[in-house]
Amino acid sequence: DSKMENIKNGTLEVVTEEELKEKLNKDRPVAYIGYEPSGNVHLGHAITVKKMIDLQNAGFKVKILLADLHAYLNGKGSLEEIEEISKYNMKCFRALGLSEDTEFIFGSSYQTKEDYTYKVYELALSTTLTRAKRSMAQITRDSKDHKVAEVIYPLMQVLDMIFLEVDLALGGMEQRKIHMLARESLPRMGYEAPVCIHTPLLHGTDGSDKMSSSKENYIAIDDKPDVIKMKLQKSYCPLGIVEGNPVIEIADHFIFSEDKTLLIERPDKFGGNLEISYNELLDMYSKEELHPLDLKNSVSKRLIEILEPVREYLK
Ligand code: IYR
Repeated sequence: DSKMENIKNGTLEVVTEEELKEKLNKDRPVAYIGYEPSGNVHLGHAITVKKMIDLQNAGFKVKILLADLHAYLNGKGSLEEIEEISKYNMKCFRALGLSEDTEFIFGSSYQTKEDYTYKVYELALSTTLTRAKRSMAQITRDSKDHKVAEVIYPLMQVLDMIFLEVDLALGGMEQRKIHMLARESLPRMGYEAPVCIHTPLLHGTDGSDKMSSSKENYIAIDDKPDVIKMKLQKSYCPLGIVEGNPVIEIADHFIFSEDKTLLIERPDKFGGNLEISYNELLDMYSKEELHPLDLKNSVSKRLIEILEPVREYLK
């Protein structure tokens, strides 16, 4: 029960909780997540990595898919370039605290095998173009000049779940439509569909919907202290607005996950120092009793400390 609560904590949905309960009774259930290798591993990635660590602590074996062919299909570069970045990403994910027994798998190590390829064709035959395209709405890089690759991508992601023999798939909310396609398609093909868990998307520091390495709106997990400070300083953080405020989200996911309170340091003439809980932060901020600059300074200071071991590991 406490395992269940830890897993659910901070997620948007568990599909379904009953199935998760059953998985928790299994001997060594497998949880997986895939990442398109990226030159900049950022706080958005860290949200899901932290959740994978929760799953590890609840007894799951964790598999991390370095989705090199998916990145290729999504126009992220040549296979050689992507290979190089994958290795760096592996190190980043370890730096965030995944345990030694985490298994890293390159997509290309099995995604060109004959039986995998035949399954892609089988699934291609039963999936409508509309459905495949819709599942990619928040994932595809090229949202104007659509390529055939865009509809092969989700089919492969669905099949990863059987080839990696997973009990549970984790992803940000943008993965939801692919996961739902899997939950519908896999039973039809004779396989059990995995439990799917979705985490909230972190807004970009510019306030846009999603923190993303291709948009210069991210804080990398190994950004130098002065870079973190500068990025937060420039961050979207409107006075009194809590909803969609990336600075508050960062405090929520990365600071209040470690600490009960946040120290706000400000000159006496602006109200003096304060130690506040997350709920107090929300309350004060929405009443405009806390200035964006004071919040940014406090979040910077603590975030820099929290990411110190990660920077050290990646040095
Ligand atoms: N679609 C993911 C990458 C990805 C995830 C899984 I889970 C896969 O099996 C394959 C690819 C992304 O948007 O990064």
